[in-house]
Amino acid sequence: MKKILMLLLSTTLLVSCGGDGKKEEKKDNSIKLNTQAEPKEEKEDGVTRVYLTGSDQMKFNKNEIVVNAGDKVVLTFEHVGKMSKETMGHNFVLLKKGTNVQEFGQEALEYKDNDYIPEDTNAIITHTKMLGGGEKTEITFEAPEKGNYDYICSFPGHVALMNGILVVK
Ligand SMILES: [Cu+2]
Repeated sequence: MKKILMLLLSTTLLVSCGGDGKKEEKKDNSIKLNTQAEPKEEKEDGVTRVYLTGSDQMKFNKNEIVVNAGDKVVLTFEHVGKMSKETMGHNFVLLKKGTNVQEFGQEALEYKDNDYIPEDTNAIITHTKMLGGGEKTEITFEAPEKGNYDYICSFPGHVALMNGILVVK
């Protein structure tokens, strides 16, 4: 007898939840958020504009950027978190083909005074400065020849999570 009562109760609860319109609203919001999280590259007449962010969660907003060979790439890089440059600094470092990403990350550790950019290296195509929370910078570079290029954040310990591929078509 008790079991039947419980069943009846839970059925009533389910029905009342289903009738609530709030569930639908939540779904809409999450779809909008996902779209905002990964804006597409904007292309126009040989110029590609890229918006890349780094967060307090130690993540880039995109792990793949697609450009055309020879394009002028205007990359805006923003630290959308709140943490300081000393504890959660982020940069964008584009590496030449064939660079061992893990080894490069190790080498970068030794260059704290240079914002973790190794000096006397020929492994870097281009890079931004190191940013703290709320900061923003912009660099312009010419897309290299066709192929896949690794990009990373060279702050200590970040390369494992903060890496992506620049695909040049
Ligand atoms: Cu970082």
